[in-house]
Order: sequence, then C-alpha cells, then structure tokens
Amino acid sequence: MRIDVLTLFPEVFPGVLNASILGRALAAGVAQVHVHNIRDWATDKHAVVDDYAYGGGPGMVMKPEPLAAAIEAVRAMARPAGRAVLLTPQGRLLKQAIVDEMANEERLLLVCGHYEGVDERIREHFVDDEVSIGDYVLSGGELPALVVIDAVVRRLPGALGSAESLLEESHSDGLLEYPQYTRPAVFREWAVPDILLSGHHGEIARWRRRQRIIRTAQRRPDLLANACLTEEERRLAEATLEAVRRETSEAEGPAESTDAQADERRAAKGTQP
Ligand code: 9D3
Repeated sequence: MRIDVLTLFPEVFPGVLNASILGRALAAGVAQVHVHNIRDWATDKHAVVDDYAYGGGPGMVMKPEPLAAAIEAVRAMARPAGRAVLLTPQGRLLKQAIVDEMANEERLLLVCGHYEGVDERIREHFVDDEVSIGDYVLSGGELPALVVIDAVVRRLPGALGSAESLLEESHSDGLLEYPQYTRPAVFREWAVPDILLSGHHGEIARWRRRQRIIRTAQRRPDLLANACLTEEERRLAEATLEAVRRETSEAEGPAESTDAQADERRAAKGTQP
C-alpha cells in the first residue's frame, strides 16, 4: 500500500514512522509512506498557505489553491489515484471498521488541516472522506494522520510478527484486555494473583476470560452490545453491571453527593461515567 501525506509540518512524521512496530513494517516494505509539504505548492514569493476568513472571525483558513495543486500533483504520482481523506474535527469518528476499510485500499492520501481549517471548496471538490480521531481539540491533523497510518499499517499482511498476529486475532472479540503481570511475583508487597503462578493453563485461560468480561462491563459497558459472549458469559456481564449500579447508587445516596464526588468514586473504581 502507498500512503501519501499532505501537511504544513512534515518534520513531525519521521520519528513516529521509524519507531517500533510501524518502523519495522515500513522498513520491511509492507507499505510506503511519502510525506509532502503543502507549502511546496504555494506559488507566490512568500509561499503563503493561509488567509483571513471571509465574513470575519478569529483564526486563519488554509487557502484552496496550494492544497488543490498539492492533492492533484500527489494523486498523479502513482496509480490508482486513491482516496483523499481529510483529517478534521468534523469528520467521521475513527473506528476499527474505518481502519479496516482503509487497509483494503491500494493507496491513501491523508490531508492534514491546520489553523482553523481548510477552505470549504477543498472539502467539497478534492476530498472523498473526512475523519476525526475523537472529541478533543488538537492543533492540526498531523497527529491524527499518524494515528491513521499506525492503525492501518498494522492491519496489512506482514506488519506483525506471527506471535503478534495470533494475539491480535484472539483479542478481536470486542472485549477489553485481561490484567497483565510480569516478574517480580511480589512488587512492593503487591503480589501477582496466585492463579497465574499455578501452572494450571485451563484455569488461567478461564480466569483471564472472566477478567476481560468483568473489566469490559465495569469500564466500557457500551462494548458489550457487540461482544461475542456465551450465555454464561452474558450472565457474568449482567451481574457485573448490576454490581456497579448497586455500588454507585449506594455511595451516591439520595441526592446528597456532588458530581465531583461521583467522578472520584468512578476513578477509584476504574470505571467511566
Ligand atoms: C473554533 C474552534 N476551533 C479551534 C478551537 C476548531 C478547531 C479547528 C482546528 C479545532 C481543532 C482544529 C485542528 N484539529 C484538527 O485538525 C483535527 C482533529 C482534532 O482536533 N481532534 C480530533 N481529530 C482531529 S482530526 C484533525
């Protein structure tokens, strides 16, 4: 797969692209990533890429001409032209299903917005898709583009070692991970659960599975709707949800407690509101 990135800050990319699993996959030729500076397509003497917003208001808007020229030039560098994806807070919320969709493309063109955003005509006429990585404010689309690249490349054949691939497969069932421990068996008086030292592989597997279900019910109950569970596991999930509900109402009492206190209790329990 060939991935092109259009950005005003190309210097952001090499560190992340060359590190860890992503670095190894790219070095192995699993995908090619080309990062381009949008400013290279500015035509005036000072290479201006932004301007004031029509209608007024704070912040600058990315000018359409350099972006359009950059998108057309980069698309023409290889075939097929591929999908142009704009990273923007107004895009579709990134999910594994969108990542998997992108991983099936032969090419991807990631366009990073910066400043207050890009001229609307770029969205309308040069972009096929718009993606956000979550509801928090970042300074631009560069980190989101790196998130997309990392998530997409690890889905490509050959990106993961065989052990990593197996692990990935066994955990693609919509549940959170089980708790992990390594040596020492006792760290500052905190012991690893006995079961993990028992050598009973069947019991360990059952314990881990239960932990995953309990944790998912406690922290991400929204994931349970699409999780692959047996009838017995479903009952464990329901019982955990009920226990969380009981604890919460018990601690909150009748209208006494503040939101801050509720937040504190949830943080202590490792659950999300
Ligand atoms: C007036 C409000 N603006 C700034 C507070 C809106 C705004 C414009 C540009 C907010 C963020 C940005 C830059 N962010 C991105 O380009 C971006 C982004 C993000 O901020 N969060 C999550 N995903 C993404 S994808 C691109």
